[in-house]
Amino acid sequence: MHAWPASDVPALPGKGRDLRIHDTATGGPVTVAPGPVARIYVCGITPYDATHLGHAATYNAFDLVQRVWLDTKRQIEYVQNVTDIDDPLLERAARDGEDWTGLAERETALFREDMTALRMLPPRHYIGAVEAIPGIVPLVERLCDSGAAYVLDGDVYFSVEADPHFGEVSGLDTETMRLLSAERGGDPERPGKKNPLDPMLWMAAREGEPSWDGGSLGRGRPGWHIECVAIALDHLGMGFDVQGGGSDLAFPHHEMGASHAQALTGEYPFAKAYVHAGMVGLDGAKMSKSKGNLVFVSTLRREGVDPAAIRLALLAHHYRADWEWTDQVLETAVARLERWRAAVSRPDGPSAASLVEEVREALSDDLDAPAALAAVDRWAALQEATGGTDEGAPGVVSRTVDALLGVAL
Ligand code: 5CA
Ligand code: ZN
Repeated sequence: MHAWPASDVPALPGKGRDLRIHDTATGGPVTVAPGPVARIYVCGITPYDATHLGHAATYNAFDLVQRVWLDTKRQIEYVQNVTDIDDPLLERAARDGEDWTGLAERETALFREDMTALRMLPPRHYIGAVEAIPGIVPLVERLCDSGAAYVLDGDVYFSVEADPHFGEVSGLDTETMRLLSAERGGDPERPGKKNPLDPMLWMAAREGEPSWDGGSLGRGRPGWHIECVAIALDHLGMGFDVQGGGSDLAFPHHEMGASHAQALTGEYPFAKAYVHAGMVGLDGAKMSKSKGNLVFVSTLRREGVDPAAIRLALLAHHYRADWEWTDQVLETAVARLERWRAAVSRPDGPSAASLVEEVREALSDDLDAPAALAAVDRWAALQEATGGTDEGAPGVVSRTVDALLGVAL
């Protein structure tokens, strides 16, 4: 699958700081990507509806990760998937009397447009679940051969007991795992499973549903977690730096993915850090396609909202916080964008030498974007109040904001 075009990232003077980021598995900050190449996998969309601000906030967090790494002159291997076959996609297509492939293609195209407008850096490898199937099948076959998987009425399940590290990503107790599994695509109540938490690796073909050749597994389609594992192992291998997604992916998705990969390879860990963004809500509930309480990026764009203002609205919240989208959030961002644009459009201004370092320091410390915005706010306020004589300053500010925050002034 093709991704979307990259916006330019201006080089800044000096060199950025190494990223310290909160890892869900250890519950503390870790310094990631010690080497010259940083490897990151970010879970992509299930394309049955348009990109909402919750998605955008999560992708914004992982875009910042990359901007910090680029500033430290690292190369980045960035992989993202598209879950272009899964139950919710088929359900939505059936509801609307639409072909599921058409729905997936249309929504993926809209996602690309939204990501481009928001200046999110594209993945180097953008891979759909369907195109990954030939790589998924042999992995499931290997898990069956080694006894880490078993067949139940034609469906293949992963045995969570096959990984001694199972449970370490999310750190949840069994009861909570069971509840979340039922909520998030699992089937803990299905009789005959070895462990109620065992997730499906391969679903045998169902009447009226699309299916693919599964070799010795028979016709069917892949489970959700093995999709991301196959794509990550193919393009990044074990022990990559960051596995990213929203906090609703910590369990079961990232927990199961880690266990699949660890059981497959006998190596540990799957990812060195599991990084999760908070949930964006609307009207008191998590924004979600299934609930329908959504604000779409594309709707705001159509209404004439500057994508740079949308991006500033996201950046005003720490990525780990849960927060609510309101009209006020957007109004504040629009006003900030205007202030910043006015401040950098003057021929000179107060020195911006310390600003680059302040923004670097804020972002390298667990992506503290609100602190980075505050630093730019202070420079803009000084520009407004007293001005300055540094002719290079407005340019430095706008390059810093562009390179590190992805906002074009
Ligand atoms: N295709 C899978 C991942 S392999 C999936 O979860 N797709 S998704 O379309 O449901 O979500 C895409 C990303 O947006 C995930 O990282 C998810 O955690 C995140 N996300 C979904 N809803 C919200 C929300 N309300 N706030 C923040 N992030 C969200
Ligand atoms: Zn995923």
